[in-house]
Amino acid sequence: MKAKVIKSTGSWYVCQAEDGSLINARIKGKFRLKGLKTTNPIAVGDEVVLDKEEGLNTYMISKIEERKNYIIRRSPRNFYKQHIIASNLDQLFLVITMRMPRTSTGFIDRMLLIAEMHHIPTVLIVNKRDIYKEKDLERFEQIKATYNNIGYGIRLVSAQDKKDIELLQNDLVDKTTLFAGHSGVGKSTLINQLIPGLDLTTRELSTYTDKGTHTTTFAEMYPLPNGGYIVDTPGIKELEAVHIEPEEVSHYFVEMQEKMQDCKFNNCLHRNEPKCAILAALETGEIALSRYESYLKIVDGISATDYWER
Ligand SMILES: Nc1nc2c(ncn2[C@@H]2O[C@H](COP(=O)(O)OP(=O)(O)OP(=O)(O)O)[C@@H](O)[C@H]2O)c(=O)[nH]1
Ligand SMILES: [Mg+2]
Ligand SMILES: [Zn+2]
Repeated sequence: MKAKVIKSTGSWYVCQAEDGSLINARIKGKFRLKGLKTTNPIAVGDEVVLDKEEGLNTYMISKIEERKNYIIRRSPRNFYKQHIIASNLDQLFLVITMRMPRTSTGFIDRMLLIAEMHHIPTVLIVNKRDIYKEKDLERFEQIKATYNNIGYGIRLVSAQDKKDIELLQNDLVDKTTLFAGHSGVGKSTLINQLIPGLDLTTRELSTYTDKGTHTTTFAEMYPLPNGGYIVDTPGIKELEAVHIEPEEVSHYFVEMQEKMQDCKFNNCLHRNEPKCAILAALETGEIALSRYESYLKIVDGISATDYWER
């Protein structure tokens, strides 16, 4: 029987069968996935095949279908291992706020880089519209121009506004959407509005006091009333990309991808190299300064520290 893993507790997996029913299943023996050093063999979002255990009322996961994509972070327990947060995602809703808390463009750009690395289309959801003052709205307009310009959708919403929620609901139908963003931006509040009756805990104390090293990384998927799923995970705010070299970073900055073909040196890092097409585009304003600053920070971060696994 085919099913989709929607919750993992470590040893048991809650799977949703094609008819919508929920089934608890375990893993048969040890799953070894080619080339992946992960702490969890099966992740939320996986399409699996379930076999009934002989003579028992329980099910075993006997096969995982190939993942369309997946998003990983470094394991909180083992520095050298990776933890799959979720798989088979259709889109990322990156929830950000202009205030309470203020999301920086540096954070946005790091998350976009990660989404691009995993081939996940991203929409920026700017939440808490109801509390914005003129200054916040001005900053929103700037951010909107920057990201629209390079092809990302951006929406200004309030979790308290019915109309905003209805519009978001339309964008979620039949898709698997990962919600990510800083603690406190309103991810759980939005999800509670989007899925009536869900009642996720909002503003969990632990997420404010804990620096993230021990946050639960078990993600959970919530079926949407009109089809599709939402994945909410507190752990994702500490996302770390893996396996990226300084030369690769510009490949994942969408506005740089094409332009960098014109750089004189094909290993150009776009810092101070002569005849750099990126620096030229920065001069003309074709590339936004904030994006370029994020780019530099990421490249320098890879060189300067061991933060990014190499
Ligand atoms: N004014 C206003 N407050 C909001 C809105 N959305 C969420 N909040 C409040 O912001 C606070 C944080 O919301 P949460 O939904 O817990 O935030 P979260 O992103 O899930 O945070 P973590 O689970 O820690 O990652 C709560 O007090 C919410 O009531 C909004 O649109 N407007
Ligand atoms: Mg939350
Ligand atoms: Zn260059």
